[in-house]
Amino acid sequence: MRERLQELKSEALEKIKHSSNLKELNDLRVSYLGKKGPITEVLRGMGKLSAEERPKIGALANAIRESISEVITEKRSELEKAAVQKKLEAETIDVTLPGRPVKRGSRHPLTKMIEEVEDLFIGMGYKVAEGPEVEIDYYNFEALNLPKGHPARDMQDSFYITEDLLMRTHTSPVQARTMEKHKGKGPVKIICPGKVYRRDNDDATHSHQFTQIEGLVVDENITMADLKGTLEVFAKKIFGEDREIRLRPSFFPFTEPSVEMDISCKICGGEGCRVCKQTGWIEILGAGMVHPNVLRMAGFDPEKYTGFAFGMGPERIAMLKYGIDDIRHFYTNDIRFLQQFSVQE
Ligand code: 2NM
Repeated sequence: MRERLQELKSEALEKIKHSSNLKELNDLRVSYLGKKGPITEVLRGMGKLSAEERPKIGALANAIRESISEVITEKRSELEKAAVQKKLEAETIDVTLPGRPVKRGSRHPLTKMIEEVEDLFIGMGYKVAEGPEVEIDYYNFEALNLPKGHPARDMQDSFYITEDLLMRTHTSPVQARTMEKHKGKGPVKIICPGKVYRRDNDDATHSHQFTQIEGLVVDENITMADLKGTLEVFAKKIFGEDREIRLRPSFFPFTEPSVEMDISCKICGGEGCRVCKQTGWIEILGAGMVHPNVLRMAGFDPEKYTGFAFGMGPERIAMLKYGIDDIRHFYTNDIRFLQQFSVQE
C-alpha cells in the first residue's frame, strides 16, 4: 500500500510537471485529489491493515495529497504567469509605426478666393465690413441713389420679403451703413464681402445667390487716379504681373463717373479667343467715383469729400483665374471639384 501511494505520488507529480495548460492541470487535480481519485481508492482498502499501520498509511496519504496539492498550486501560478506573458507578447504594439493618415478637409474654393482678395486689401490698409443679408429698402436702394420708381428696383429682379424688406441685391448697403456710422468724417476705407440675391434663372454664368466683394474709399482729395492705381495693383496681384488693365466708361446709379475694368486675355495674349470673345480683353469689375448724392445721404459733405468704389464677383474672378466653366460648381459641392483646390496648407 505504501508503495502504491508512492507510485501514485510520482505518477501525479510527473503528470503535473508536464501539464501544459490550466485546464489540463485542473483535470489532474480532480482526478488525483477528488473523491473518486486513486488515493481515495487506496485508502478504502485500509480496513485490511493492522491498527498500527492504519494511522501511518493515513498520514502518508494525507502528506501525499498535501504535496500534490502544493505542486499543483505552484504549477498553476507558473502557467498563469506564462499565459499573461504570452498574451502580452501577442498584443505588443509598435509605437514607432506611423499613424493612419487623417483625411483633412479644406476651405471652399470660393472662400479661398474671397480671403485672398480680402488679404490683399487688408495689406493696403482696408478694414473688412459686414452687414445683414436681409436689408431694408432704404439701404439697398434709396441711399445708393436708386429712388423709388428706378428701373433697377424692379420687383421682378429682387427677392422681396415685405414691401420694405428684401434680400440684398448687392453688398453696397453695407457701405452705406458704414459711411453713416462715420458721421461725415473720413477716412473710410473698407471692403465688404458677402452673399447677395437676385431673381434669376440659374445657368452656367448666373446664380440667384452669389457673392460680391465691394470696396469703398472716402476721404479728402480722393481721385480717379487713386481708383485706377488701386485696381491695377489688385488685378496684377490676383492674375499676374504680366496682365494689363483698361478702364471703359460705364454707368451705375451710385457712381459718377462710372467705369468697367478689363484685364488683358492671357489665353490668346490679346489676339482674340473664345474666352475674351475675340476682343483680347476680359471684363473683371465695375467701379467709379461715389455719387455726390450717395455721399450726402450718408452724412458726408460732397464739397469736402470724394470717394471711389468698386464691385466684383469672386465667383467670376475664380472662374477666370482657374478656368472654371460653370458657376454652379461653387454651390453643388461635388467632391471631385472641391478636391482640386484642396492644397493642404
Ligand atoms: C459696383 C460698381 C460701382 C459701389 C458703390 C458703392 C457705394 F456704396 F459706395 F456707393 N458701393 N459699391 C459700386 C460702384 C459697386 O459694383 C459693380
